[in-house]
Amino acid sequence: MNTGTVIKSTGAWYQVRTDEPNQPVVECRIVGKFRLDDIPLTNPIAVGDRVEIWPDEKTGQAVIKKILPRRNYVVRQSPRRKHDLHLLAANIDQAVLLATVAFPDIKPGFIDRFLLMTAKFDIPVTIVFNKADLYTPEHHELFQYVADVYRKAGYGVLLTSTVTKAGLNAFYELLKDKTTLLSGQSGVGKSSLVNAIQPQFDLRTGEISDHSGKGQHTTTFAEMFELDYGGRIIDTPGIKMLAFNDKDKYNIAHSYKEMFRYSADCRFGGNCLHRNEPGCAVKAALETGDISEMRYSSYLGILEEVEDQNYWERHRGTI
Ligand SMILES: Nc1nc2c(ncn2[C@@H]2O[C@H](COP(=O)(O)OP(=O)(O)OP(=O)(O)O)[C@@H](O)[C@H]2O)c(=O)[nH]1
Ligand SMILES: [Mg+2]
Ligand SMILES: [Zn+2]
Repeated sequence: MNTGTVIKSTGAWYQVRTDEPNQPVVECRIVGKFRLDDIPLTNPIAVGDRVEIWPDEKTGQAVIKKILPRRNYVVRQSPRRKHDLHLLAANIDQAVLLATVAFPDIKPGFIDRFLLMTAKFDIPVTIVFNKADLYTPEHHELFQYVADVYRKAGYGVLLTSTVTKAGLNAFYELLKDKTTLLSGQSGVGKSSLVNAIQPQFDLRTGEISDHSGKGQHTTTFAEMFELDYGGRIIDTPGIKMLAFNDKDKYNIAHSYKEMFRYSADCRFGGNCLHRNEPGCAVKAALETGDISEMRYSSYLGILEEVEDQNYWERHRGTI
């Protein structure tokens, strides 16, 4: 038996780096069923998982038989099967959400939905705005506004360009000695950014060729890489859409860091949805500009979506 860390998964195969130094990566299969909080998973094991591997008695093939307890994970609703969950990564120190205000377009609410996914374990997130070389003065203004909103809310914000190399030192330092999940829409430059600080990886990067600017998913499987100056980065395929599937609607407001801070002063405390309740401190902070209109309206949108989803689930088969 050996213990190790999953560094890549393609669905059928898992690559495991064992804890013994200088050993080749082991290709493994899995046996058994794995679930998360009793919800089916489209991928039972994620990059970053710590596992036990055993040789199969008959074939000699390495098999993952056990996942060691996760200290955290990032999970999203499966894009294909709504009631399934998809694990993005496990056992990470921080996440970088890569975005750009230039091209491709940011989907409204995308950043906030990502932040909800990392809120469960309070995983620190830095939002990195890439492709600064393409920004017009209007883009820069938008960046300044958005950066201010997220910094105030309690997240790190960086501005980078793999073309001019602006901001790359700060990005390099951010990753040092940490295990970082790198996520974001397709085509924002995740793999390019990793190449920019570690050219030896030579990851595939892609042109965005279609008109919608959605990108083509150049990276197809999540993979963890060891940084030569200490730390690990997990490059992932781009995310097209993010749904939020937490059925407890109060969790949404609790996961918006700045709202959570103010909600202590709401008359209804943790039971305030900050909509029309009397004595709502979040609404008061919105009036004074201490909570941004942008974040508040994305909050209302997600809240409504969760309520709609709950409604349909309650009345399934009766309407
Ligand atoms: N102008 C400009 N283009 C960039 C920058 N960074 C990356 N790109 C380009 O953006 C395109 C997409 O880059 P990728 O690194 O493949 O993007 P990705 O986020 O890894 O995409 P997926 O793997 O599909 O999720 C490529 O054509 C890159 O050359 C940048 O800072 N400025
Ligand atoms: Mg990529
Ligand atoms: Zn309130």
